[in-house]
Amino acid sequence: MSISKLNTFSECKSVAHFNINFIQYLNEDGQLCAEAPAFCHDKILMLSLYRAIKLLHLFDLKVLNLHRAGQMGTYTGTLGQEAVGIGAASCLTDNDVFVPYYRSAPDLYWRGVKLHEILMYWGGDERGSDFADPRLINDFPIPIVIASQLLHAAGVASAIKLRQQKNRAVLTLVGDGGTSEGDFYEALNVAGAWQLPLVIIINNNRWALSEPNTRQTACQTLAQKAIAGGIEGVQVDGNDVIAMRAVTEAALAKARAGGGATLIEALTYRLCAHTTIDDATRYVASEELDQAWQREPLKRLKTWLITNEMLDAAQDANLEIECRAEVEREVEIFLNMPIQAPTAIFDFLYAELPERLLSQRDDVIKHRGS
Ligand SMILES: Cc1ncc(C[n+]2csc(CCOP(=O)(O)OP(=O)(O)O)c2C)c(N)n1
Repeated sequence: MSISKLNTFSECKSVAHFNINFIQYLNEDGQLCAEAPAFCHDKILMLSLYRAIKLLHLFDLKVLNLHRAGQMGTYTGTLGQEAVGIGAASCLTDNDVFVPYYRSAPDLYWRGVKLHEILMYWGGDERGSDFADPRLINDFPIPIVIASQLLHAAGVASAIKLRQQKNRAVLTLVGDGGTSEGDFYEALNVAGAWQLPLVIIINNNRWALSEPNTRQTACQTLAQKAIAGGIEGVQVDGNDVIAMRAVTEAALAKARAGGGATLIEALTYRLCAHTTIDDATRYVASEELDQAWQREPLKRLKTWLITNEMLDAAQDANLEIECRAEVEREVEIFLNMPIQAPTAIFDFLYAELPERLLSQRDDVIKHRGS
């Protein structure tokens, strides 16, 4: 018997009704299914979004080869998910703060982080977390703990609010599995209770390592988790860079204007393994993967650009050569980077090392040299 039937004496209160909007502009065939937002007329912008998606796509394939050749450690690929990060990060201003998660290479790249810095981070080099671009002084390094970044982002957003800084917001991302963590709900709660200038994007690539969405949650959508925090939640086609940009732009504008936080669920699909050391063929059905390839973001944007005469086949081929060259250049920088001192691991975490770690650092010097 259901609980509602037990409480025959109680009054039934109607507290919340909700619909979850799903936003898409560009369908799988690269055709518009809604009136294009104004920024779509900006050819330079649209081509730079396309270039970045293509570059990250090529980068992903390259890093897998580096890993297989023993030249690279673990890497969390973004194949098929590039439009989530590129679309979202393209809405940030220098005044905003970006708090990445470990699958944020596209966003970081758009923001100004160099590919070789991303490789350094995953190659275990502490300097990969020390972004060279001076504009990124306020952005956060890549975390490895699931969902911890949401609390960091909520913390920064509350500092912005307390300091009454105008026109400033925080953008962060989390995986679908990350929305099952306590940190996620805590961040959501303060985002709503304190009306924070915060935008949280869920990169719903359908897999938390080998766990599919269906085993992670009983919710029909992840966007509806926003209701519990008292903030707006929306679902977006994460393979449609136009929708990603339009929705993130609106959410950031709202946050900067004091309108509070938004939770955006970006529906995409992980076309790579969870990391370069994982064998996804053991749990992803090949038919599902084949279908997901039909919906990936690069192909549909290319179709739209060609239809709108912003790109032709020759320009596309040139762009690809240019992107491959950039990837190769960046890989060379990474491979030729002088190895950092073995003590580096101690030197990036604390302003002043605690006693306990000081002695460990001394041990490293004794055994490995400075
Ligand atoms: C707190 C915590 N628990 C477990 C792990 C190990 N782990 C790393 S990634 C991952 C799956 C995460 O999936 P999801 O949040 O959907 O993000 P995705 O990797 O798919 O982008 C797990 C369990 C971790 N890094 N941090």
